[in-house]
Amino acid sequence: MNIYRMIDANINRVSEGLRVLEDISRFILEDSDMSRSLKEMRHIVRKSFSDSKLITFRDSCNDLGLSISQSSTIDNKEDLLSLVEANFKRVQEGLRSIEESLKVLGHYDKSKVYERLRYESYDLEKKFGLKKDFIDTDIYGITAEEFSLGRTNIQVVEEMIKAGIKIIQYREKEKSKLEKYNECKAIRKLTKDSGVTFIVNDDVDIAIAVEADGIHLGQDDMPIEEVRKIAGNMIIGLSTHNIKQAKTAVEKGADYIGVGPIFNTTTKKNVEKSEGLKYLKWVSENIQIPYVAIGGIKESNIIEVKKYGGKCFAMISEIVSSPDIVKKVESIRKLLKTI
Ligand code: TZP
Ligand code: MG
Repeated sequence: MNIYRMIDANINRVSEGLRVLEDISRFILEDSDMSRSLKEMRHIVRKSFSDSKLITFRDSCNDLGLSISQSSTIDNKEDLLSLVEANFKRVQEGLRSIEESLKVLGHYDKSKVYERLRYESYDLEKKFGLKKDFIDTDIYGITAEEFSLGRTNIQVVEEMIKAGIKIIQYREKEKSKLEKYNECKAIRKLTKDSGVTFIVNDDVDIAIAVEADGIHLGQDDMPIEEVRKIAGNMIIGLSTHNIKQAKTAVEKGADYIGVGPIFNTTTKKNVEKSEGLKYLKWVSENIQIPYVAIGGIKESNIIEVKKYGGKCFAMISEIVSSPDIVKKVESIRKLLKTI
């Protein structure tokens, strides 16, 4: 019967986490909608067991709930943001644990309720504004060691950070999993220390292992819905090349889309076809989620891209092949300010 005790402990854990979040939104942020949604969620969690025979196991394990709450380290959280973050994590882990326990017990319908609650908690976390608003930046840096003039990806990332780039994607097609993992681990540290958003291309497992901020997928990678199941509330970006793909990306819950290739490029092998600037213009007028223009963008054509609705510009060769990345970024930014 230990599985019932596990469920009970997690009901407490989830309810406590939700209560903390509810109080923060009510008393500190004064966000009554958020507070109401969290309260409703807490009531569903409590109620879903009050009419069930599982309740009979509750009294016998109150002691467990108490010891969990006492061992919580939430009091040590330095600031509000990490308090909110830690409590959402606690809620989501608890919901997942209940969901899996219910499956083992054969309560599949109830397990689905908990799966839905977990997804709802991702949405609420997003609404809490915890995810970095990465599109609020102009340049999206991407690594590619083969074009980096002999510098390593780590060195290039250091330069990008020095240049003030606020979002960096690790993209490396020629290396082994272990090499990629080791580089991502180091880049995660650099980006975390400097408050830069870190996205990993292709390798969902590496992104999760190094605790990146996000994952970037292509049309031939794992479907977003599947990645969402394992990556939770991480940022998920998807490359798109036409209107249909952009609409589908939004439907499937992408957090941002790549739009391109805008111009011809030799950086990417087997590059897709796209209507480039025309497609970008359509996205800028019709898509509500953040988008990043990519493909052949240079200092020499970036103004044109901006005129077609570009706001955030991803560049590989123009940046990594520049001998002075700091100067290059400075110069591009100066140019962007002219229109
Ligand atoms: N996706 C579409 S085009 C492209 C990717 C990854 C390559 C962009 O590289 P560059 O050097 O900025 O043209
Ligand atoms: Mg890919």
